[in-house]
Amino acid sequence: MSTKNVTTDELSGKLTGLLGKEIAAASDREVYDALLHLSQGLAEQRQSDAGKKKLYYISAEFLIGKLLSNNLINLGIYKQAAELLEANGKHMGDIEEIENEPSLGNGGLGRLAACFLDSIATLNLNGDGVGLNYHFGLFRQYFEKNAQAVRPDVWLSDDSWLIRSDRHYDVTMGGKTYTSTMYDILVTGYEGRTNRLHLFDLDSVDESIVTEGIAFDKKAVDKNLTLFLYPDDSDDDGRKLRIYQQYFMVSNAAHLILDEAVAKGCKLTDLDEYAVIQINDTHPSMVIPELIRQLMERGLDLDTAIEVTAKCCAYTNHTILAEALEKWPISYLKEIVPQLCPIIEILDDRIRRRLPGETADKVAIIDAEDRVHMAHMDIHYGISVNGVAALHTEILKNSELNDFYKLYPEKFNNKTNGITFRRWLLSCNPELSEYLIGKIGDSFLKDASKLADFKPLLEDEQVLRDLLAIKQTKKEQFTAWLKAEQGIDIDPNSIFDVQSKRLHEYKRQQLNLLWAIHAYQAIKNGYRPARKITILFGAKAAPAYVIAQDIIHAILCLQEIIANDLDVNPYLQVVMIENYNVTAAEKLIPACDLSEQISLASKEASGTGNMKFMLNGAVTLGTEDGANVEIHELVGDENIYVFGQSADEVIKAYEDKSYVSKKWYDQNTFIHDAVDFLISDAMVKVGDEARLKRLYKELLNKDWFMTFPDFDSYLMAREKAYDDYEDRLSWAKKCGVNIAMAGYFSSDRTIAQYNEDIWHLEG
Ligand code: 26Q
Repeated sequence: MSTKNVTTDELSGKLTGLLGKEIAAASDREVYDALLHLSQGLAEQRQSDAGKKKLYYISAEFLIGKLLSNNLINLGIYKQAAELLEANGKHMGDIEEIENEPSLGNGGLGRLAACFLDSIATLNLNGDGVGLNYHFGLFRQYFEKNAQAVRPDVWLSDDSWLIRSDRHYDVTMGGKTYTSTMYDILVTGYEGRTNRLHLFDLDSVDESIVTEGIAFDKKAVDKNLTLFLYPDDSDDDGRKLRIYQQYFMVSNAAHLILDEAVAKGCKLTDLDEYAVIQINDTHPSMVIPELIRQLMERGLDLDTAIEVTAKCCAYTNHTILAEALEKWPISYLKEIVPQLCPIIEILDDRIRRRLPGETADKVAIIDAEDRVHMAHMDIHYGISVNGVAALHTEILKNSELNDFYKLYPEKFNNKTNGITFRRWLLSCNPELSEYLIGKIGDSFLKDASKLADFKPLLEDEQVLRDLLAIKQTKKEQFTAWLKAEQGIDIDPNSIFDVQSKRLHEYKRQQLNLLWAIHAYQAIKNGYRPARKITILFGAKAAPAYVIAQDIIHAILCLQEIIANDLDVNPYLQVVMIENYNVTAAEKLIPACDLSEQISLASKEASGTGNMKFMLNGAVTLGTEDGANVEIHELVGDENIYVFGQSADEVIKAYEDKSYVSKKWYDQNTFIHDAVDFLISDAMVKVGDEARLKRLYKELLNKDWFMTFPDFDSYLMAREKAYDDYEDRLSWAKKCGVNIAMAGYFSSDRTIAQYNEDIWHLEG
């Protein structure tokens, strides 16, 4: 069955065949299973051998989200399937509920990898993902006593999208040899080819060793290796387990790459004509010494193996936070992967010999404390280094990686992130998608820059009214979803002000929290906003990240205080959404009015949530950071609210060590009052005094991410946004401009650029 113009009848025949009964007589789970198998069958037909050269996108995270709807869309049968179900008394929404979300990632970097796989297949490029098959996804978050609690996220089930392959490799680590199994998830592009996400696993992994919460025996590698993404690394065993995971991932990847290339007739010295490896942040960096090792095992001499490897590897940097740049003690590597150590030492030695002593020390792979700098290895022994937004790449070139930029200016390039419009528009916002298609045709689905055709239509008042109506529908749908999921009532006629992303101090949820406290205090003092404001947070905090937990705690306390305060709750509500994940994002983002992107300038490499909100007609309130800068350039001053210090000012303040938070606290009564509120009787009554005090002290004495200097300008920008919101038509125009200008942020554009500049795959 070709999926082009498939009729509902054909689909019906196929589904009934798979079910062995009428659709109406089947359970939702049976229908889900049948649709899954139908999709897999159709996807298989789109596999292709085209393309001599192949991309291997290696990543510790692939935050793919639920797959059913997305696959049906990309196969071109979503509509027919949904109609067919309706005709048989079933609903696609209910069927979607059956699927567990595979949360095989943390946040931005993992979701980016998933968007990229979609775009690679859509552009008909020969490229597969390689990662690990975590048995538990990112922990599930729930709230108890106004604090985050976690439990394991069980996502594997008999009806998952994983296909067990018969590929196995032997991987030796810590003196033992483990045999891997490769699983595949088929990735079909929008009207495009089918590629694969390869996830490696060990058959001996045992979920039953997870006992309390998410605790387990960190030493039993045969049982724990692929249980969790980023196991807690607060102790030695946890850190070593990460090395086991990373090596297992890259050793399997290197075997696969070489086997596939050789099967196509590749001479090992020509590997770069058959394979290009994109290293997604430093978690897969050991692929460099491992590929060298395997090439030598297959007969190349050391020099040639190094030369060949260095022509195949490219590195993407996703962060400039020093603590996230991986440095592994060589003693760990000697214990777990001794076979790599002589190679890493040679790679380091060559750099040191080539460069004068002072430079060599700064860019060496092994530092004076015998730690291996993963990013340094990637930069020296790769063809490309890229940042993920224009500002981020400039900061890499001019400060963070300046010593490397001076050595290899030609390797540095920018690839501003993108998002797949299939998931983040078509699937999550069918109302807006259909409206846009009705107005400007569907060519923007293949060429996102065509979305700009929508801009001139914003002169028509009816279009503006339609946009407002769609937003209202999405807000009502979200309101119903939140009620069903969490039992919380919100008002769909209020303004939805949303900050949803991982919790991190640099992302500054605490600044939004201080604003919320300030608003609460102002309302208590008689101020009346023109319209109720609903502040929605969605954020998981790493379980070992204490201050992040404290911020969640404070938000939840404030949520309770306001909910119970009759003076305030007609005007203000704070809601922390439980277990924010891809599924929740798909409901929340289309409902958002104001998108909070308030990281401290210079700290957020790009952000991709900012793009999703924009595409769905939210207006950004943000700092000049990451891709916000590019959003600003695209939409113009009228259609974004920008505030805060610039990246240059921030970098300088850190250099000078000139920032003293206490001074700001002493001089600004708004800041003073909001910060004091954290340890007020009202908060302590509903919260944990020790936690609240810790956060209070952290802000007062440190405020490392400089919320206070940005507070006043944040206040002004936010007030201006709320004022402007009341002129509904002019606000709708801002939403429309954001939608129309979002085409640049399609991951299809990003992938086309990766291919043009780095990968050079045949399209
Ligand atoms: C590092 C050392 C030890 C353990 C873990 C890590 C670690 C784990 C995850 C370091 C970084 C990450 C994830 C980073 C990440 O998600 N970065 C985000 O990437 C997005 C896609 O490029 C950007 O849009 C975001 O700005 C960036 O924060």
